[in-house]
Amino acid sequence: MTQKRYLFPADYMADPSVHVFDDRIYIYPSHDWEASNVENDNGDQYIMKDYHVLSIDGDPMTGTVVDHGCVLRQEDIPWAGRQLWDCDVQQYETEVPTTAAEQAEGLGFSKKVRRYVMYFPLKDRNDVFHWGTAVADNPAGPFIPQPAPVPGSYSIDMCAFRDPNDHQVYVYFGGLWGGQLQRYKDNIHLETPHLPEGDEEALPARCVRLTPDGMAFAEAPRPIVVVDADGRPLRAADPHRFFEASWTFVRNGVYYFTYSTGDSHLLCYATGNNPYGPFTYGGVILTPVVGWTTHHSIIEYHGQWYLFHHDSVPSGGKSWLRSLKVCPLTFAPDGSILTIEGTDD
Ligand code: FUB
Repeated sequence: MTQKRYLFPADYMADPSVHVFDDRIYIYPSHDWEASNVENDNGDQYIMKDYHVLSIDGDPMTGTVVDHGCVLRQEDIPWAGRQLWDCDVQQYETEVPTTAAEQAEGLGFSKKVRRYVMYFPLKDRNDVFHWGTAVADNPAGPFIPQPAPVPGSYSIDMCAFRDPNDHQVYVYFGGLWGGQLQRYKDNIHLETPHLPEGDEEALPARCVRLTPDGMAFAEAPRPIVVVDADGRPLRAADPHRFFEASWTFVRNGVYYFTYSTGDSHLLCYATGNNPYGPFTYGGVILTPVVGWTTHHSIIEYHGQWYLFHHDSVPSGGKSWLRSLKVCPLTFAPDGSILTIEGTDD
């Protein structure tokens, strides 16, 4: 049995995107809101309107969790329609001009500064998801939104992964059903959405490399295909196929693409040797939790790996009121991930 910890009993939060910045763990969650009588397959029950940042003093299983407060509100985003879903944040170093006073101190004409870019999915006023960006000079925010969505962006659930090999940032994204991925093919919006069924190839997540400042696409998004041991793409009817909640990390030179299977309620993983895959299906990370959605991130902190995720136990099973959890994650000597029971406490 794996020991788990509820991280923030004071409020309902979900979809944890977790990073270690300057040796401290930062959590970028969705902030769930009560929503009566609206549960449907379009996700109308997820009516989130703002983001908080949390961080942890030291060990995630025991350290104090700090709430840095509200760091971005929907009402401050100029193009906002509704529904601030799963976000992520990445750290950048940029060259900025120095002030006259800094030049007088001998700093030269430019200096390097750190900044943090948040990527968030939000529906515009036509009810179409795009991604917004918001910028901060501190990992705990506040984040200042850009005036318009990222050109070419669509769907939900961004994971902003910095590849330790080439140091570029790759964003993995996409979600079926309410996440609208079935409305796109080859990055073009379809007149008629197509959700594959049965033995058709499953709809893939997408991945796009960003420009060095993290503010735009450097290329067209590519499909992230999960294949079986024979190299055949997983089929739409396979309960292990991609649905939403991408998260990517590298361990011992192996790229792990991890994701939620949505209506079969699993967290699964697949492995590859580069950020674009293909990724070979590896197994189940987490069996179903209480609540419809399952969504996560995985980090290494001081030599131990952790799974951050959510469930709906504290809200009595309301799938739109979720609570953040963490537990240790174990790898076998061959790099496979040991399955955790979703209903273990
Ligand atoms: O939180 C809203 C949506 O529910 C997320 O974007 C999905 O991953 C699912 O957790």
